[in-house]
Amino acid sequence: MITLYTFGPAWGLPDPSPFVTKAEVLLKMAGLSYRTDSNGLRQAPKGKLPYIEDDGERIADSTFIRWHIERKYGIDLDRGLSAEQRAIGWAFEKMLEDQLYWAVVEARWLDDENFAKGPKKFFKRVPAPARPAVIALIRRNLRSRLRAHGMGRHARDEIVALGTRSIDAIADYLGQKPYVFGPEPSGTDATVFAFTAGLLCPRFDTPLRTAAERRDNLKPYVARMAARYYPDLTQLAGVAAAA
Ligand SMILES: N[C@@H](CCC(=O)N[C@@H](CS)C(=O)NCC(=O)O)C(=O)O
Repeated sequence: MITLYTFGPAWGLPDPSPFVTKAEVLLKMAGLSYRTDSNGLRQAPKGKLPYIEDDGERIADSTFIRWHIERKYGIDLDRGLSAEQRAIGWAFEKMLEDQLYWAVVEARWLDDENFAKGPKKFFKRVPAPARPAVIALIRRNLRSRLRAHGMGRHARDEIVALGTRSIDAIADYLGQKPYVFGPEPSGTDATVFAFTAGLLCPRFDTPLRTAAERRDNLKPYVARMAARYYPDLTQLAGVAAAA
């Protein structure tokens, strides 16, 4: 049995981390049975979630998890797609993971109001006297990681402009198709769904959420994916699941 290490559901999302949600959807798409464990961060091979344990083998990073399950279980999550579509899928995934992600981190972790409504609650287990110092340290550390990436060097309105451009690219490419590449979901949908659901999450007031809400096709897309992969969640990120 595969174990997927997660943070655990939060804010009406399957997981606050889009990478964890992506990995979970990939496991569901592959039809593999798995269990989740939300106590694995300290032992994470790369210091991040998700990772999985499969027959004693630990695989970290959502992309390597995908490659592992495809190789080990002989599954092609992009079956039926052309080489051109696979290339576009890869480019979209990395746009979301390596660019848009950092705009979302900025909005959730560095904006004081959003931080108080969301990530601050992760620190409830830290003893109260130490909590303010730990929170300040983690937020300082994130600020320098954002600077190191490059996103953190931009003004907030520039970050929002970059994020909005990515959101528009997804919405324009999706158009009226049910899934990114047509009538059936493929591996790329795991990533696009995870990030879009996170953007639409009503817990946070962000210009990125407004940009996603402005695009008529994104909520129905999240609802469609939720109905298929999270049928037990009647509301996902405030969106009612729909076939
Ligand atoms: N490239 C990784 C990114 C994973 C990632 O950034 N995970 C974040 C949560 S969204 C994490 O575990 N952060 C914990 C930390 O940095 O301490 C993947 O695709 O899995």
